[in-house]
Order: sequence, then C-alpha cells, then structure tokens
Amino acid sequence: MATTSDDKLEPKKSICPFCGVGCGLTYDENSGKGTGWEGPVNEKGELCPKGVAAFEMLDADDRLTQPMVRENGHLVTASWVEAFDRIIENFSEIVEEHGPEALGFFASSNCTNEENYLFQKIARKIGSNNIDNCARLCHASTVAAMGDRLNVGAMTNTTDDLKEADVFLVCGANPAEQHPVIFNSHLGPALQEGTEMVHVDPRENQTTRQAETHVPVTPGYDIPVLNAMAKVIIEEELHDEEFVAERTEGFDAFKAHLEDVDVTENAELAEVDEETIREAARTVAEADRAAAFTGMGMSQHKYGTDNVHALINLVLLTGNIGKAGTGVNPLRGQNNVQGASDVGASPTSLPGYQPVEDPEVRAEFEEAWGFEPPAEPGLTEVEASHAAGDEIQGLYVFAENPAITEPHSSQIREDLDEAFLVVQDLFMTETAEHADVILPGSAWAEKKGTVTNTDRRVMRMRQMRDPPGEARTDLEIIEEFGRRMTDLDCDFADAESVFDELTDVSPIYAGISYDGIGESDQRWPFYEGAESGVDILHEDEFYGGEKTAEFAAIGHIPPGDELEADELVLTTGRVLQHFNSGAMSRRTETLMRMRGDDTLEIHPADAAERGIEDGDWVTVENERGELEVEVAVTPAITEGTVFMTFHYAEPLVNELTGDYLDPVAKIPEYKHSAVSVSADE
Ligand SMILES: Nc1nc2c(c(=O)[nH]1)N[C@H]1C(S)=C(S)[C@@H](COP(=O)(O)OP(=O)(O)OC[C@H]3O[C@@H](n4cnc5c(=O)[nH]c(N)nc54)[C@H](O)[C@@H]3O)O[C@H]1N2
Ligand SMILES: Nc1nc2c(c(=O)[nH]1)N[C@H]1C(S)=C(S)[C@@H](COP(=O)(O)OP(=O)(O)OC[C@H]3O[C@@H](n4cnc5c(=O)[nH]c(N)nc54)[C@H](O)[C@@H]3O)O[C@H]1N2
Ligand code: SF4
Ligand SMILES: [Mo]
Repeated sequence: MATTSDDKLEPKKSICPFCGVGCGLTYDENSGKGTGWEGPVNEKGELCPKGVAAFEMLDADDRLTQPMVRENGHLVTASWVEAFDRIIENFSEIVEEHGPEALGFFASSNCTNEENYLFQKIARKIGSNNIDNCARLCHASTVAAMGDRLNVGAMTNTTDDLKEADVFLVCGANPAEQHPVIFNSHLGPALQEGTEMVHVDPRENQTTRQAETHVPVTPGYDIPVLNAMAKVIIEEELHDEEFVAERTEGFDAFKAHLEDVDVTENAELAEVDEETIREAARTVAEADRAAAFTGMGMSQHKYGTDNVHALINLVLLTGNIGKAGTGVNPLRGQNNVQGASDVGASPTSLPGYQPVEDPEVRAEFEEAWGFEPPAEPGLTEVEASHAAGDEIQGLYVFAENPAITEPHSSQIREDLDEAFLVVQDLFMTETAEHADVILPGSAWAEKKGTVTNTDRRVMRMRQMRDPPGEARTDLEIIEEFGRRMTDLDCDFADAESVFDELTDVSPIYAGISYDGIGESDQRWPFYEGAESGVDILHEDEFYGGEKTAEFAAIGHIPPGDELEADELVLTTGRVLQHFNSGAMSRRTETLMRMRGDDTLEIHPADAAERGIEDGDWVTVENERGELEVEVAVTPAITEGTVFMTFHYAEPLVNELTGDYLDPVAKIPEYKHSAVSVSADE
C-alpha cells in the first residue's frame, strides 16, 4: 500500500469508524494496528476484526489527495480554488434558474455530528430541505414506527441494562456479526447465564447458533409471524393484563383485529413450522423481562414500517417496555447514523427531531440562526437520486457511495450522470467516478468531533494525524463551501464550537459538552440543567409525557416483487469482515484476506433442482439486471431464498434490487427481490 501521508500517527482515544456500537479505538505503535481502549461500550478494550484493521484504509492506493474536476469528460486534478469555483458557479446557476430546491445534499452517517450539523444548516441557508442521510436506507422505517407509537425512534434501552433480560427476541438482525462487541460483551454473558434467544431470520448465522428457537421466516413475511405470535399470546391469556390496562390503548380493537388471524395459515404463508411460532410466542410472553431487537430484515421492506409496528404490538402486549432488560432496540448501522439524524440531516426535521413544517419551530431556528429554514419537507435519498436531471439539478454527496448502495443500480448510475455531482470522499469510489467535482476529505483518524452510537451515547473522536497531501478535514471543506456559497458565518474556532452551537438549538443535546464527555460519553436526551442523560426511556410515562401507547392493527401486504414459477427470493445483507459498500473494507488487506469474493448462499434442494453444486458459478437475474457469482450451497438458508452481500462492486447485488419504497419511511426493499438462478455453462 502506498503511504500518502508523512505525518506519523499519534495514538489518541478515538471511536471506531465502522459500526454503531462505537468502540473506543486507538493506534498501537508496536503492531501498527488498531487497538481498543477501555471505552464506554468496549469496557475491556475489545474490538472486532474491522476495528483492528481500521488504520489500513488511511493509506489505500487510491486515497484522494487532491481535488479533481471533470474536463472534457475526464477527471483531472485541480486546485481547491478551482474546485470550489466550479461548484459555486454551477450551484449558483442552478439556484438562479431552478430555485434552491433543485439542489440535493446527502449527509453522512459515517461522519461527525459537527460536520452533519453544519452541512444541514448550510443546505437550509441556501433554501433546500433536500438533505438526508443513510438512515433512510437503514432504520428509517423503525424510526417512523417508533416515533409514531413511542414518540422517539431511538433504542429504548441501553447495552448495559439489556443483560437483565430473560429473553432476547431478535427479529431480522444478526448482531453476532453486525454488532459483534455488543453481542459478545453485553448479550453474550447473559446468554451464557440462561437468557434465552428467539431468532427470526431466514438464515442460520452466527447469532442463530446461540438461539434456542429459530424462526426461519421467508423474507417479507414477518407480519404473519408477529401477528400469529400475538394471537397465541392472547388465546393462551399470556399477555400482561396490568400493563395493557394501565399503559396501553386500543386493546379491544387489536384483539378484534386478531380474530381474523389464523395461526396455521400465517405459518404456512411465512413457510415456518406452526409449533415453532407457538413456542416462540410462549417464550416471549412467559419471560419476566424480554428485550426485542429489530434490524434490517424488518426495516428494509416495502412495508418495513408496518413490520416494526407489529413488533411494537408484541412488546406492549407483554408489558416489555420502560424497565431494564426490555424494550424495542434497533441496533443502528454506521458509527454516527444515530447522530446524523439527531443533528437534523433529514428532509423533515431540524436538529433534535423538531419538524420543519412547524412554524413555531422554524421561528425558533430563525432566532438562533438568523434565517428561517424552508418550510416544505424535502426529498429523501432515493427520491432525490431519481429526481436527478429533473427536480434535482445539483447533488452534493458527502461520504456516501450510492452507486453501490442504492437499489436498482443501473438506474442510479444514470441518475448520477444527470446532475452536476459533487463528491466528498476518501477514495476514488464507484460514485466518485460519476462526479463533476471531487473533494478529498479526512478519514476518521484525521479528524475530531463527536459521534452518537446506537444506545444514544455521544462520544469524542480525536485526531491522530493530518489528512494526506492536499486533502483537508471534512469540517474545513464544509465550512469553506458554506462561506463561498452563502453569507453564513462559518468561521468556527474548532469542532467544539460547532458542537456548542448544536447544543443551543437541540434540546435533547442541551446538557452535553466536550468536557462533560471527556474520555467517556454522555447520553441523550440530556436536557439543559439536568445532571445526566436518560438511560431507559418510557419508564413511568412514554417519551413526551403520554401515559399510554396505542396498539395498531397491522395486516400483511405482499412484497413488491411477485414471484414467478421457478423464481427464488433474493435477500441481501452483511458479513462480519466487510462494511456496507465495501469502500473502506475492500481497501483493507487484512479484511480482504479474511473474506475475499462474495458468494450466493443457496439451499441444497434449490441447488439440486437447478443442477448446481457448491463452488459453481451461476447467473442471477431479473427484469432489472443480472450478475454472475459463485455459489455456496448450505442448509443454513431457508429453502426458496438466496442470499448475497452488498459489499462488492463486482458482483453488484443492487443491480437486482427494486426501488419499491415504504410509503411512510421511503426506505427501499433491499430484503426481497424475485430472481432466477441458473448454472453457467
Ligand atoms: N460487519 C458489519 N457490521 C455492520 C455493517 C456491515 O456492513 N458489516 N453495517 C452496519 C449497518 S449500516 C447496519 S444498518 C447494521 C445492520 O445490521 P443488521 O440489521 O443485523 O443487518 P443485515 O445483516 O443486513 O440483516 C440482518 C438479518 O436480516 C435477515 N433477513 C433478511 N430478510 C429478512 C426478512 O424478511 N425478515 C427477517 N426477520 N430477517 C431477514 C438476514 O438474513 C440478516 O441475517 O450493521 C452495521 N454493522
Ligand atoms: N442490497 C443492499 N443494499 C443496501 C443495504 C442492504 O442491506 N442491502 N443496506 C443499506 C444500509 S443499512 C446502509 S447504511 C447503506 C450504506 O450506504 P453508504 O453510506 O453509501 O455506504 P458506505 O460504504 O457506508 O459509504 C461511506 C462512504 O463514505 C466514505 N467515507 C467514510 N468515512 C469518511 C470520512 O470520514 N470522510 C469522508 N469524506 N468520506 C468518508 C467511504 O469511503 C464511502 O465511500 O447501504 C444500504 N444499501
Ligand atoms: S464492533 Fe463495531 S465499533 Fe466495535 S470494533 Fe467492530 S466495527 Fe468497530
Ligand atoms: Mo445501515
């Protein structure tokens, strides 16, 4: 690997750039690798392989070290002045001709609160609410359902109290591989001491290995399973009568709704054994404390919001909220996906989840910011991509890789070419290849700021070296953009002063400070004047002050793609050794050694029917695209379903996924596509 920075790494206590667990990570000068410090979550300094390898990406061969601009169709290096001139000239022309709403901004769940806060403020100063982040592709539906029912979309509990659960109900999440340190260090000891786990997942994976009950649901059929479980609980009078009476509303209507639910039929629909569903229901209902987890298998569906509603019903029915070892716990994705939305990188909300549509909220921001944010909610990420060349003329993509990660890739590639595209990244990514201007930013160890992890802890990242070559810190780049594009005051002394401004406008962060966090964390909601943040939400009343939460009548709606004869369901997801678009993990030799190319997991019966053997190459196709991939024949995947990751540019699974969007959360259906699989000649 080429060394692109002469700057020596100076070990400091920072946070891992990968997942939402938020492990404390620093540099070990002896091994030249990442090593854990005793952080708020990784209390013993433990890390997963990604954290250990996290320094390798810094000096990748194609690390961007100079700005680039497109000249006669080719990207050529340029000065910062030239790069910004191009952006300002084109963006200003677009605003003049089409209005500020013709600009779209993708903020970054991989970047700090300070960077995202300032980025959304500038977008709004220009006059656009078309600002979003990757939570849209991830837990948007969870946030929508939980926001609707519980008034807040974040984890209700903490990694510390979850060990008090008697049962873990894990739906569509694989924490053993996707949140390894939480799984091994926080859930693991409880599992060893007798906490039972029910795992609802079409695949047997590392998480399932520690589960007593596995419900191998067919992708897209969680509502039939969860409704059937609710029906069994009511039939067998296992629900928590006292909780239902005191803390819920709409029980009778919910019960009436379930009268039409037939457990046998639902089990057939989801293609799982009826008795397994009944057992799972009893296990959850009979537990003193059961904690529910929900992940991408639930959220990334055309009706992802409804999936989570069905899970919330079960939690209310069994009285499992508002105390240690219970709750609805979405394990969040990137190291700052929680924070990016907290600080307002959202088309519908300003910092602290304050709705843009509320005139009083806007008036408060006008007082604080000196301008009124636009009132109309903006476009979401996939909507904005598709509007390129039409409603959207200019796109600024800050640290995302949509050419790999948005659904229906062939369409997305066309979209990206339709807009004047600015990309601020670390590498020459598949998205950067489509850019008109590329801005070289700073990797995690080259910046300071805060990130907010999955259980609402705000923690500090510390800078260990300067960005290489002419690359600049992301905050400096965003400040410069703001200065050149608007008359906003973007001369912040440092990241801390941006954070201080954020705490002034966001009540849920109001009591948090750099000093207060120190080498530990502070958890939101942390209100002005309070002594600490709130750990367990909804204890005596629901967040926002309501005493009760309502049941919701949720019915099954089939997924977007209809299955033709001979077709299989393709579901997609992740593995331990890689991360999202692979932009970071594919540039990390150690991780590539641990898992090289992608494979298609297929059940032995489906393979035999198609004359396919383990290690063969197959073509996977549907009306949206096709790809070739090696197969791994395994009984671990449920019959009728195949699985691939989205970590690779080749094969690129999103060639096949559809852009059916959940009507409420606008999340795409990554977890269910109809495909045909055939052996290559
Ligand atoms: N190693 C690693 N860790 C990561 C990431 C990574 O890329 N690699 N990414 C981070 C990010 S951004 C996120 S959002 C989180 C996501 O973490 P998870 O939510 O655990 O994500 P996935 O692995 O996509 O999906 C979870 C499980 O859903 C199952 N599944 C598929 N379809 C269905 C369905 O219809 N119903 C049910 N019940 N299950 C289904 C899959 O088999 C898979 O095991 O992980 C974070 N952590
Ligand atoms: N088929 C399928 N598709 C999916 C999913 C799925 O389960 N299946 N999951 C979806 C989910 S949950 C998510 S979260 C998205 C993720 O989608 P993306 O956010 O597009 O994917 P990442 O790989 O996390 O992209 C991060 C980009 O930021 C750059 N970067 C990282 N750190 C920094 C930094 O500090 N500064 C700068 N300037 N750049 C940086 C990286 O090089 C990379 O290009 O993918 C979604 N797509
Ligand atoms: S569990 Fe997540 S935060 Fe911790 S080392 Fe692994 S990737 Fe990093
Ligand atoms: Mo995610």
